Amino acid sequence: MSRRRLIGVGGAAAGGLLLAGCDNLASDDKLARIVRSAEDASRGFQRFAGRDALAREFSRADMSPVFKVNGTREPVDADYQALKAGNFADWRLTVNGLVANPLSLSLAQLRAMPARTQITRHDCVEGWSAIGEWTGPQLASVLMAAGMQTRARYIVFRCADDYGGEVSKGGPQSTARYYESIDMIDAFHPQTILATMMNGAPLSIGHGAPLRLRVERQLGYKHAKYLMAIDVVDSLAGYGSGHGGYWEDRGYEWYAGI
Ligand SMILES: Nc1nc2c(c(=O)[nH]1)N[C@H]1C(S)=C(S)[C@@H](COP(=O)(O)O)O[C@H]1N2
Ligand SMILES: [Mo]
Repeated sequence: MSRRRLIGVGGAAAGGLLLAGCDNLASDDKLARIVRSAEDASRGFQRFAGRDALAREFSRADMSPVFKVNGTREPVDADYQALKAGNFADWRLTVNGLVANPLSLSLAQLRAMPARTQITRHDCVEGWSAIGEWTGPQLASVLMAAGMQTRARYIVFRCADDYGGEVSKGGPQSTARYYESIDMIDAFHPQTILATMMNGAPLSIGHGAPLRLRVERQLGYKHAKYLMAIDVVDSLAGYGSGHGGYWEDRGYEWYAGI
């Protein structure tokens, strides 16, 4: 059904594009073509699933003067600290798993891709909200460039921070790497972007530098910060305790739609 069609489109787009180390991902009409076909696939799929509604977008005047930093404020991990010291020039986003073309994207490459800017309200499960502006390429464009296999069902986001958790949040608080996952419908939603910028400036450390997910129809904990890797998978079993996210492994809902 629809997923097959969607992936068929992706395969065709990626097939026409031999990403030689992805050097020319950002260049010219090849990418424009991928983005267009991603948009077409996205529209059809969203509509079919009944989850095509956009999250409300706001104007600059609505933006919150203060946007809280929540969860990890800065990963302490030595690898992350080294990347930060080099201004993230050596950072790469890897895209692996059930893909035709595994990718390793630099921040410059991601910044050179066509970007979407959206002013949205972030809703944290802890009861606070804030309106901010986010800019970055649509996740769909990156997935189309990687070319997903038909078995693909979920996108897993692996982060740089080891989040011990807070006792106040209840549940087992083992030390564990933050991660998240979404299904293909959210992955191809037009407002699902990999944000390199917030409020017109490069993403700060607190808000997830160098790259974080924005998945606007979902609660705050789904918006993974400090992205290192994206895995295209058919099962969430191999990650954490298998519930699809750091907080999901501690009792939160996997589908946190708003
Ligand atoms: N890697 C990582 N991503 C994360 C978190 C985290 O601790 N680590 N916290 C989540 C939660 S609960 C929220 S509300 C938002 C907070 O994003 P902000 O710090 O930009 O406000 O990030 C989410 N993504
Ligand atoms: Mo949150």
